[in-house]
Amino acid sequence: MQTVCVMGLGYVGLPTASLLANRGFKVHGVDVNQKIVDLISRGEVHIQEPDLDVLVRAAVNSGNLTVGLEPISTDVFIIAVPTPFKDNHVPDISYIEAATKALAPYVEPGNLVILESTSPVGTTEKMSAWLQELRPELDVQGSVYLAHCPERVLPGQTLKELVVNDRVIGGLNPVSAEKATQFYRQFVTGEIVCTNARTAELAKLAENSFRDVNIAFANELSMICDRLDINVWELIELANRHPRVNILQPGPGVGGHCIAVDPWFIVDAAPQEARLIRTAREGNDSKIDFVVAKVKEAAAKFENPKIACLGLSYKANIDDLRESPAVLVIEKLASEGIADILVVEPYIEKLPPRLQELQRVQLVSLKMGINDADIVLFLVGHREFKNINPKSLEYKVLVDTVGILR
Ligand code: SAJ
Repeated sequence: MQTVCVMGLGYVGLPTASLLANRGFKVHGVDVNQKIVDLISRGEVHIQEPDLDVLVRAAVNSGNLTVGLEPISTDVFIIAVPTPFKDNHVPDISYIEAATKALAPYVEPGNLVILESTSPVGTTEKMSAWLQELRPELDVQGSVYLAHCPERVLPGQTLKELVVNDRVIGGLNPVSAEKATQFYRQFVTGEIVCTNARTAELAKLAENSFRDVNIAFANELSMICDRLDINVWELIELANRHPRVNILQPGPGVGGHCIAVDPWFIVDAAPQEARLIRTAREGNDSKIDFVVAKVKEAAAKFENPKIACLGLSYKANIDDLRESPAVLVIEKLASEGIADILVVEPYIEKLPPRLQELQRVQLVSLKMGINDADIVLFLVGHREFKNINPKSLEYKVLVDTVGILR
C-alpha cells in the first residue's frame, strides 16, 4: 500500500497528504477547487497550520505529492471532505457521495477505501452501496476493503496529532479493519484499535458531543452565577479542586466546525434518545444571546456607546473564524444599531466579509479599542489580551465572557 489518493485537501486532507508524501508514499491529492489545486501544486498552502507550508513544499518538490481535480488509480483512497449540516441541522453527506462517485472508476480489487470525514452513523455502509452501484462488475463487499477511520487532531497541532493520537479503525468487515490497520501502522505511533464501521462513526461523534455537553454545563453555570452574583471563574476553580471533578470553561458560545456540528449528527439519528445532547447544543447556542443581552444592558447607560469587542476567532490564539460565536455576538450587536463597535483581533488583517458590510463596525488596534471604548467585551482568551494594563480598564464597563480578568 504505497500509493495513496486523498480526496479533499482541507484541514485534514492536506496535512495527511503531505505527511504521507514526506514518509515516502506516492500521494495524489484531489480537490474540487482549482485555485486550491494550483496553490498546492506551487508548494503553497491555503490553511493556517504550523509547519504545514514547509511540509507541503517539501512534498511537492520531492515529487511524492501531486495534486489535481481528478483521482488516479492508487492502492489506498482516503476521503477527507467536509460534512456540514443543512437547515434544521440535518447532516449533509453530499460531499462524501460526490467524492465516492469521483473515485469509483479508479477502484480496483484489493484497494483500501478509507472514510476519514466525521460522518453520521451508517455512512460507510452507504459508501459501499454507492461504489457497488457505480461498479456493478466489481464485487465491492468481497474484494474492496472499506473502513471509517476518524481523526481527532486539534487544529494548531494537526501534524503532531496525526501521528501520535490513538486511531479507531472501523472496518466494514474484519478483513477491512485489518487492512486499514496495516496502512495506519506505517505512520501512526498511537494505539490502533479496531471495531466495526458504525461504532467508529459514533465514537467520533460521541467524543465531540461529550465536550459539547460539558461546555454547556460550564456555560449554564456562568448564567446561574450571573443571577446569583457569584464569580463563575472562582466557583469552577474551587469545584475543580475535587479530585474527580473537571468542569470546563464558560465562553460566549461554542465555535469551530466540529463541536458545534457533530452532536447534531447524533440528534438526527436518535432524536428521542439524544435529549441531553440536543439540550446542550441549544444551551451553547443560547449563550450568544445571553452575552448580547448583558452588553445591551451596559450600553443603555451611555448616550452614544462605543463597544470594544476583543477577539473574533472561534477559540484562543488562532486565526480561524469558522462558526465563531464572537462573530455572531458582534453581528447581533451591530444589528441593534445601539453603538459603534470596535473589533480587536490580533490574528487577522481585515474583517471577514460578513462583518465588513455592517454599519459602524471597524477593526482597530487593541490600544485604540480600549482607549476609545466605553464598554470592553472580552470574547476570546487570546494571550495578547492577558497582559492588558488594568489601569487602562479603570473607567470602562467590562463584560468578560472568557475569564481573562478573573
Ligand atoms: N470551548 C469552551 N470552553 C472550553 C473548551 C472549549 O467554550 O472549556 C469552546 C472553544 O472556545 C471553541 C469550541 O469550544 O469555540 C471548540 O473548541 P475545542 O477546544 O473543543 O477544539 P476544536 O473544536 O478545535 O477541536 C475539537 C477537538 N475535540 C475534542 O476535544 C473532543 C479535537 O480533538 C477534534 O479533532 C476536533 O474538535 C474535530 O475536528 O473534531
